[in-house]
Amino acid sequence: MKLDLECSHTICRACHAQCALVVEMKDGVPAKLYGDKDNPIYHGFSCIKGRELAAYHTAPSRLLKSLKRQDDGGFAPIGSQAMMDEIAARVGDLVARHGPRSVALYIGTHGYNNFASSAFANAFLKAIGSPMSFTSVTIDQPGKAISLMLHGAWLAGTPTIEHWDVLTLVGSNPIVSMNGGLGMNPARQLHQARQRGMKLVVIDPRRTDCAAQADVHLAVRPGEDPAVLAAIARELIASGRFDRDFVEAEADGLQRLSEQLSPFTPEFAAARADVDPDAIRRAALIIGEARRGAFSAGTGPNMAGRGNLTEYLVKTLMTLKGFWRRAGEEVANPGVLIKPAPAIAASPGPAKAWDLGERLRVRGLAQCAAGLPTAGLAEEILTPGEGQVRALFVLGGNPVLAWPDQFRTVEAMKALDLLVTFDPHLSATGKLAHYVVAPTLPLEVCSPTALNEMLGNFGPGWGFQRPYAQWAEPLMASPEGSDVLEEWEVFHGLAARLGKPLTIASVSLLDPAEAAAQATTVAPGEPLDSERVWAMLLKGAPVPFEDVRRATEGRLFERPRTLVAKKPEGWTGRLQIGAAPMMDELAAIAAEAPADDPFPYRLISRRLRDVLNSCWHEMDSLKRAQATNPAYIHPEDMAALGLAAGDIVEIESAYAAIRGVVEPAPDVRRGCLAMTHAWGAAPGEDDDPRIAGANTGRLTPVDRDFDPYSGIPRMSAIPVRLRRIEI
Ligand SMILES: Nc1nc2c(c(=O)[nH]1)N[C@H]1C(S)=C(S)[C@@H](COP(=O)(O)OP(=O)(O)OC[C@H]3O[C@@H](n4cnc5c(=O)[nH]c(N)nc54)[C@H](O)[C@@H]3O)O[C@H]1N2
Ligand SMILES: Nc1nc2c(c(=O)[nH]1)N[C@H]1C(S)=C(S)[C@@H](COP(=O)(O)OP(=O)(O)OC[C@H]3O[C@@H](n4cnc5c(=O)[nH]c(N)nc54)[C@H](O)[C@@H]3O)O[C@H]1N2
Ligand code: SF4
Ligand SMILES: [Mo]
Repeated sequence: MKLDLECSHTICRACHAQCALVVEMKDGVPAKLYGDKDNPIYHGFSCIKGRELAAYHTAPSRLLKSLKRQDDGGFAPIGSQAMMDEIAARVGDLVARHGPRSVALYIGTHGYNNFASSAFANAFLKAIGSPMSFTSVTIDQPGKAISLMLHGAWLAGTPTIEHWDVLTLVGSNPIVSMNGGLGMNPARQLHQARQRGMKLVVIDPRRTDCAAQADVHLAVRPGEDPAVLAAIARELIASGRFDRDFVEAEADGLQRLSEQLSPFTPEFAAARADVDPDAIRRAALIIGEARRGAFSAGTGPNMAGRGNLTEYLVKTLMTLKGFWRRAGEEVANPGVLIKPAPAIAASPGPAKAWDLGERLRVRGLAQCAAGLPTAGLAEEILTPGEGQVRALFVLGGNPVLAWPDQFRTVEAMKALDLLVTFDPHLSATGKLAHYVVAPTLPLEVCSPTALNEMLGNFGPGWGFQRPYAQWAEPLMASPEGSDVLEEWEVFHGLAARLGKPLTIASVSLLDPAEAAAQATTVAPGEPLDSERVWAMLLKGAPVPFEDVRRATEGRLFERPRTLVAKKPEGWTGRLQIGAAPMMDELAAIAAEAPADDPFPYRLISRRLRDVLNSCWHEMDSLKRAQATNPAYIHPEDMAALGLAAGDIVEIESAYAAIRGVVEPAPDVRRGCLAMTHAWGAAPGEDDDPRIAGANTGRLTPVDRDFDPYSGIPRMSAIPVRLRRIEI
């Protein structure tokens, strides 16, 4: 362990961006953290969460010991060994009586920031024979994976930002969220790209930080992205401003697509989305004239209904424009920790996107390309019968505040025979748990930038654009008197108690067969330490583990120059831009008649700079700036509703009502209110939104208006009405 350094470096693990931070040490503990301006990828970028990371470790609300729920409903500390004995006994008993499917796992945002956690959690589930592994992906941007299967992947990926003539962002605001599209240090990337002449088109009901810099900002009515993207595609085809040679050589379905696009004139889309048809034409012209570029969608449209179609049209537009990387071009990041797909200018073709394995017992939901539908898990827990889920491990997530349909989620958490959360805080979900496992925090453990490199496969401008990696050593000991474990240690401990070996797959190998071939078997109770764990996890990585471990400041690696290979003779895979289910959805939109709407407003989701989902709310330093999740409303709508800043507004959907604190926001489209998720508390505990905020997840039921493949219900573009109330 490395202590007593004067100045050191680390990786921020407060979000997936994994920024490189300089750490000033005082008396052996981190005293000051800030972005490393010498870092070749991040160029000094950090946000307040990263700069407050040391304080996060010493926050008074941090759990230093694990907790066990008592008979009276309160919690008492429990030693980690005794806790593992008890949990293992209960899991063993449930598996014996109800079968392995009765035990499920949900991995949230903080279950991924350290791959050792998710790898061991999944290996444990496999070891006991349960297929019930869920993640937040299916309530995030599930349309990405589903549309990828329908359209087919392009094995050579996309060119990097410095080659783009245009970027189109669809409901994503990477300057704040670090979602993909603009790489690391997104504001700097955007500034440099704009200086060099890159055009920016933004489709978002809110004039976001990115939209404020756009050449064309289409402030669409929420949920109308498919119509607008279809109109842009139609314009490109009609004007001939698309890459016909590429499409003919590599894709099927142009004819079917063109037919389905025919009703989507700029006027038709503009009427649906309530924007100027000429602005759609301008956007199409900018995109049409670009030689290289990218489209990137975010959570907004993925949660607004028809997310698969939006993401499918995003990929279809990439293909129409031939924006993919071509044979002979250099692969900008041949991989450091993660072995990328072979760089061939070809597609393996479409693949099955759903019904890929385990089926849920509810609503016909099944494993899809984005995983098992998390939006069906509460019902799985609440539906009696064979296979009912009775135990849930929550790794770095907070279902009560983050899942849609909070009522059902709370009911489900209460119905479980065993609920275990791994969380440094007693979260809203933890309050309903039988055990809350107190984990180590990032600065106490070693970890590399594997997650962000992995995200490079998500789409253009995600992850690292060049062969970069950083390794973080532990910088501080866990607090004196604490009894905390790394999450992997707990799953290893549980497996040992149940006499189960764990099979740990390498995270470096994306090819499942290769990963399985290089997997490491850990015998029950085999002594392990973090470094050995990481050596297993990075087996087969392009750069040897020993070299990665020396990159404690984060650096670029010399990699053999890799050029995209030509498509081999006889290759049969082709991209698909006329996939039948997507064409049917387009036809359904074209045929839709306007219906009476008793809910005149749309609640849209958005991110707040200083917090991450339900995390960081407890930090005093941040609370001063962000005490609640305001209901951001356009001043003219406020006037029409008789609202003033700071008023309390009741936000009522067809299902439930919540309360919000009004904040004027000229950047929000009229007829919308923008509000962040994962605030508030359990129902009945957040009547005054000024104290803990309000929970937008309460507004939508999971079993109405949901996507049949991922199960995601409306989590943005939620129809609501508003009225001022006194409390
Ligand atoms: N209406 C609506 N709902 C949404 C969204 C939306 O936009 N609108 N967004 C959705 C999206 S994109 C997501 S990803 C989900 C998020 O869903 P979740 O991942 O379930 O929720 P988080 O709030 O991110 O929960 C993170 C938890 O991890 C804990 N934590 C923090 N640090 C650590 C650590 O080091 N170790 C461990 N073990 N735990 C830690 C925190 O205390 C917190 O309880 O919410 C979804 N819900
Ligand atoms: N500071 C901070 N960073 C975060 C998070 C955080 O909570 N705080 N959360 C992290 C997580 S879990 C994720 S998944 C990523 C998400 O990253 P992003 O997807 O970039 O998230 P947002 O910034 O909420 O951007 C979504 C945008 O969609 C818009 N929108 C809403 N509905 C619609 C619609 O129907 N159509 C269109 N076109 N736009 C719509 C909203 O106005 C908003 O600007 O961010 C991550 N980064
Ligand atoms: S953007 Fe994410 S990784 Fe970077 S400093 Fe902020 S919280 Fe940390
Ligand atoms: Mo997310």
